[in-house]
Amino acid sequence: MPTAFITGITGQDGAYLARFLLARGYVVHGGMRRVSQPRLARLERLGIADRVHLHECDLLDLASIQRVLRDLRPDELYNLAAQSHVATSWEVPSLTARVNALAVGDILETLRLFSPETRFYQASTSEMFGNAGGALDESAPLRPRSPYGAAKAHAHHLTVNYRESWGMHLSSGILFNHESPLRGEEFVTRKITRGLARIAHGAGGPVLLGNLDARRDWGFAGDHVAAMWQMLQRDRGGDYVVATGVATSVRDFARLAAGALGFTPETLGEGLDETAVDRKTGRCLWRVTPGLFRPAEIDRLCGDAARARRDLGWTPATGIEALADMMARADHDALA
Ligand code: NAP
Ligand code: G4F
Repeated sequence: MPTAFITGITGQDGAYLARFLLARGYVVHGGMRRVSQPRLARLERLGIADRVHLHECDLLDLASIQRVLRDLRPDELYNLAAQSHVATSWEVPSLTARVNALAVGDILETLRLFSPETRFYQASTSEMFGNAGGALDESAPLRPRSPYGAAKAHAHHLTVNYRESWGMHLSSGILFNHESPLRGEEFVTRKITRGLARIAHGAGGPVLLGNLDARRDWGFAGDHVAAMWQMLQRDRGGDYVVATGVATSVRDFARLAAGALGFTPETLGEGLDETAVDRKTGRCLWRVTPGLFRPAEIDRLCGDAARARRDLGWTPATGIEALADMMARADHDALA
């Protein structure tokens, strides 16, 4: 049976990828950093917590990376662990660089020395493109606009460099935003669906939001993890944009989620005074807060996944309406 090692297995993508690989007969191992309360909620929610093998592996600790990889020598390694919150990366730029960039060098060098046949996936991101605009493919220039994006660009270049230098099977998946009911609550989609579900249950005030005009190419995490695996089944590694090709504003995502819960949002005011009120009940659903704007914003991210379609046969199955509906209903049901 093939073996896979997933760093960041406790995260959103780690949980979906672990389920995907288990369904294909893999023995799945995962790395976890030590925390006072193990964060197994996502694996438990997918019913797979007792089917994966968990190892102590903190990306800030080279020895733990080396120990796990020398012992396991997995067929496939998916590096999903990261400080993944863009806004937080301005607060902890050094930590973000160490986990998202420098640790990737440690993993690649460990593989080169001790397990060069392992096929490797690096979780790269559309954040690396910055404000380029248009439909972005693998040839778009990297102009990151956050410490997070800069660190991920470093890791992406390292992955490409190790592939070209040493002929190893290394792939970089340039994934655009992908969401799910397992999404961290601090990301905007989940913040919206959770906040609106609370209002629908009669609890909680309006959702406080920053830039409502930002547009993102939001897909479903369950669709995107398939592309990670497909990259590692090719004869050689490569770089692939994974995206739906549809960009939606934060405001429109909030409207879709509100509609899924039976609200009819009406916009009042504009700019920093913008709020949305439910036409039927008059309840305030969301409002803008200046403190949630970022030091530098990416106005629009939209991907062109033609290469992934052509070479991997990957296409997303879930559109933005279905995604908003799935997340809003899941949060609503969880509070029932
Ligand atoms: P996530 O839910 O935030 O999960 C991040 C994972 O990394 C968690 O398991 C976390 O462990 C782990 N981690 C953080 N610091 C670590 C460290 N020092 N040592 C070991 N593990 C550590 O992120 P995600 O949404 O699943 O994203 C997966 C990857 O794809 C990330 O690299 C992210 O940057 C990248 N990405 C995500 C998207 C997206 O839209 N979701 C798009 C493009 C790229 P804890 O449970 O202990 O916190
Ligand atoms: O949900 P977000 O925090 O995601 P962001 O910054 O696009 O990053 C996510 O996607 C990247 C891929 O492009 C990943 F690499 C990264 O790891 C992460 O998964 O914010 C989305 C947009 C931004 O423009 C932000 O300014 O929503 C805007 N926004 C408006 N109000 C908000 C809020 N974002 C958050 N988190 N919270 C708000 O209240």
